[in-house]
Amino acid sequence: MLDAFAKVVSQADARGDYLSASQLDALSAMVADGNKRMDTVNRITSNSSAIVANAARSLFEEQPGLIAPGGNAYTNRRMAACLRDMEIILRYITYSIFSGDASILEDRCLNGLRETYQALGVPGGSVAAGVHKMKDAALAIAGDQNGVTKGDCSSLMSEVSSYFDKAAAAVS
Ligand code: PEB
Repeated sequence: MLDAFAKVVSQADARGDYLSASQLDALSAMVADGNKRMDTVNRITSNSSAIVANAARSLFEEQPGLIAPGGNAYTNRRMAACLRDMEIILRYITYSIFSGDASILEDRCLNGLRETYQALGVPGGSVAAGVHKMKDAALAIAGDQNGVTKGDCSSLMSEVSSYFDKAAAAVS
């Protein structure tokens, strides 16, 4: 598990070299924009239940077979497992946003997840659709500039997007 700082240190060490100017510049920009990052994590975290519940509701509306008898979210046990999975994925995405690096998400959540779903007979494409819905909600919440100092959050928002995309791609 790496964060943005440990990542460049390990890259520099692999070259046997000092940190490069471009690495220092990138980290310096990340630190300068640190409050945006923390606010993003805070907003997604404090709205996590709504993000998960709304995404699940909308997924089941679009794919009613999932909650019909025989569906993968039919019975409370499977429904609970499904909501829990979405919550786990969102939680690891917030860790990645916080650390500025995808490795925690990749190593601890996505590694082997596709195979797990295949073995369980859970449709990965449906999980991916749910992740995309969480992404839309998270971006709307994190990118809302009402009531905060307005600034350019585009690169942070595209980083946030990339973690959701990575999670969706890992299971579909
Ligand atoms: C991954 N999910 C399930 C299981 C595991 C995971 C390991 C099997 C064990 C169990 O049931 O608890 N666990 C989960 C995860 C991590 C982890 C992400 C990462 C660290 O440790 N059903 C649907 C939807 C989808 C869904 C498409 C979006 O219809 C999910 C939610 N996951 C789902 C379901 C089960 C499951 C298990 C229904 C139960 C399957 C079953 O027992 O039949």
